[in-house]
Amino acid sequence: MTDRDRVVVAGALLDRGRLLAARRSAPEEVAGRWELPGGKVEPGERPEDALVRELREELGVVAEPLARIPGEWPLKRGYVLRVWTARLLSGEPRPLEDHDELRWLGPDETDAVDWLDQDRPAVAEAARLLREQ
Ligand code: 9L3
Ligand code: MG
Repeated sequence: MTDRDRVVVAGALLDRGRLLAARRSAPEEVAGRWELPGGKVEPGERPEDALVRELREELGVVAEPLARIPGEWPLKRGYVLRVWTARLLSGEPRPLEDHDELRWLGPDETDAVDWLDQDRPAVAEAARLLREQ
């Protein structure tokens, strides 16, 4: 990552042995593809705080970041993706913003949706963690 890169944070939300996948409804170039929910870190915001905020805004839940999944993945226009595992503290996820469908995937179902390419390495690691649990 260079100084000019901005960070997009995403959560591998784990609950009862499953991983949450969210289908994007916008923008057009990624609509229909599945992602780990999250979004851009605001200037001066801690990445973990940004993740908590994004999961509240997008899903209506309170979540707790657990651990960073090692690695970072380039996105368009100088953004990089960083991913944390997270657990649900309260609420049931609903697609409030930017998503039109949510799915909880068990350890053998994580390949069942068409993930955004940039999310695939972190999803593979989250699937490995699920199988270990
Ligand atoms: N993005 C990729 N994978 C993800 C997330 C949360 C975001 N898991 C990409 C899609 C958008 C950009 O990052 O082009 C900014 O994300 P958002 O603020 O639109 O969620
Ligand atoms: Mg988002």
